[in-house]
Formats: sequence, structure tokens, C-alpha cells
Amino acid sequence: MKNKAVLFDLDGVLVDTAKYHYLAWQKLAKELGISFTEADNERLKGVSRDKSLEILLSLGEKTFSEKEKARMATQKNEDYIQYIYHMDETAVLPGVLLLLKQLKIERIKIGLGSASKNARLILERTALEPFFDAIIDGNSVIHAKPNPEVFLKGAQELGVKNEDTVVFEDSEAGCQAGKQAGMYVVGIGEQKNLPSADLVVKDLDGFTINTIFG
Ligand code: B16
Ligand code: MG
Repeated sequence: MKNKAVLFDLDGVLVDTAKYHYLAWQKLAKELGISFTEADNERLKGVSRDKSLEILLSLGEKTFSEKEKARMATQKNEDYIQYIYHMDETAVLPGVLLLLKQLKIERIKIGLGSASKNARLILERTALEPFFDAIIDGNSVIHAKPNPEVFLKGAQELGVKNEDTVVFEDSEAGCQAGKQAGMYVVGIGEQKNLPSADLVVKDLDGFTINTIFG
């Protein structure tokens, strides 16, 4: 297939790293005496590290200096990376590998559009990196989703028009970013949580490219 591309979000689409983010944020919250539940963690999905920290701290009553916040974000990331180092291919979500192989066979370009600054490490640990023609992550963008920057850069790097690009996203902010970029958006999760997506599927298990490029 000529000059078509897909851009994948990482956490919640290709791998489930939300549980590791949760454990690392929860450890920090405990140290600060803040109650932080799994439901609170839902609010951090697709959100940058600094914004996530702001949300967590808003659950407590104390205020902190920029220096203290920077130290907390670093500590959380060090704890999170310990979990990432233990990840392997088995962490890849159902249906992902088959879809990536099918895209390669059809010569559809593959890019990553993630908010994570650890994206490359995760792709390496899970052996997904060789599939990717472009990796746009938290280190490559200034504006976080729902700003379309991450996906616009992805399509540009792949040399494909925005309207010929399909985005896979599990967060509503990411779906909005994809739509703002003029792309077709497949939401992963529940319809009620992803109103901006063009199509919503539960996960990628059994998903074939005929659904989007048929
Ligand atoms: P890091 P995605 C996002 O990944 C996560 O969903 C979000 O929970 C996390 O805070 C963010 O990456 C930043 O991650 O701390 O590794 O830079 O869904 O955009 O792939
Ligand atoms: Mg995500």
C-alpha cells in the first residue's frame, strides 16, 4: 500500500505500563502522606510526567518548591525505570505483533507518538523497536496532547500526508490530538471515554488493517 502510515501511542495501546507508573507514583504518594488510588491513576494516563506530578500533589494539601518537585519527578522516574528493566516481549498487548507484521507486509509506515520520555527503552525491552520507521516521544515535542504536535511530527518524519495517517490512542486527549492533526483515529478502550475517536475498539486483539485501509 503506497504512502500510508499509522502512528501508535505506547502506553495502553502497545504495552500496559500504566501499572508500573501507578506503583511508582503510589510509592511517592505514600512518602508524602497522600492517598493515591488506582482511580486517581486513571487521570494520569497519556499525561506528561510533570503534569502527572501536579495532579498527584493536588490530592494533598502541601505545596512544594520547583526544586522539590523536580526531585520528586526524578525519584518517581528512577523507581518506574526499575520496573521497565524487567519488561520483555511478553508485555506486548494481544494483537499488536500480528498487526505490526501485517503493516510491514503491506509496506505501511509505522511511527510512535508517545508522551513518554522512556519510550525508546520500552520499545527496546519489548523487542518492538525494529518495527518503527519513526519514534516521536516526550523528548521530541514541546506541546503535550491534546496538542497535535506529536502526530504532525510523526507524519512529517514518515513523509506521509496527515489525511493518509491513522492514529491508535487510548486517551481522549490523544484522540483529540489525532483529530486536530487531520488524521483518522482509532480509540482503544470504551466508547464513552473516547468521544473524539472515529472508531473505538476494546483492544487490538484480532484487529486487521482491512478495518482501516480496506
Ligand atoms: P514518562 P503514552 C504516557 O505514555 C503515559 O500514559 C503517562 O501515564 C505518562 O505520565 C507519560 O507517558 C509520560 O511518561 O514519565 O515515561 O516520560 O500513553 O503517551 O504512550
Ligand atoms: Mg496512552
